[in-house]
Amino acid sequence: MTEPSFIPLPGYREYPEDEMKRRARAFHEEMSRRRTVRDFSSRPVPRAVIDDCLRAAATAPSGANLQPWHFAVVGDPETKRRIRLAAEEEEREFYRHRAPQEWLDALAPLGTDERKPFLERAPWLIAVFSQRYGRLADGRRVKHYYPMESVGIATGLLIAALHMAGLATLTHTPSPMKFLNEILGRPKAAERPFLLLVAGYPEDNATVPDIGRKPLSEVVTYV
Ligand code: IYR
Repeated sequence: MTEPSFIPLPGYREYPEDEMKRRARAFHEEMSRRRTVRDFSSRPVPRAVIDDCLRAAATAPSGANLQPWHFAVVGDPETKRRIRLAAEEEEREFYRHRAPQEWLDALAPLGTDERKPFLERAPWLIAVFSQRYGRLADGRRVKHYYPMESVGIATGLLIAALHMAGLATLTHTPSPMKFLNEILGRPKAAERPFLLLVAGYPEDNATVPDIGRKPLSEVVTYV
């Protein structure tokens, strides 16, 4: 067992109350402009930006700080094409046979279907994997705790970071997505694909569904 070791809290900043209010409001204002986009431009985005956004994602809290995530980043056109073809095959089955009517009804306002051209067009695909266990240097397994919750938080930070950098994202979940382990060479037993994040500039004439968010009163209670 490792003894705990403590250091003084590094980097914390407190703000005067009015500045705190301003910052909270400004962050909400920023985030409320984030929309999930499906019309991506093929304009390139520097890899350095993606790296910094991934650094931000990897600051997420995680179960026992075991950081149970892996981000497989794809910019190569051939790999993007393979992912598109595999995803569209699964999605065709989903839309034609697998999805119950209730699910299709819920998706109707989004106007989605089995065609996923953005998987080839957008400059970057980030496949987020959740690790059930990690490996020590000597190959022994280390069990991870709350991997789904941890990876969900990291993915939220990644989406926020990409948005703050001025990029659009799409959280894409072809189902099932085991083909991502195959194509991206990730271990099948240890890692589960969590989602495929598409990132890039929106197309000039990009449109989004005319849908809104629930008001605070519907999603919050102060008990
Ligand atoms: N994976 C399919 C279907 C889909 C499911 C949900 I839940 C969405 O919010 C959006 C789409 C697709 O990507 O089209």
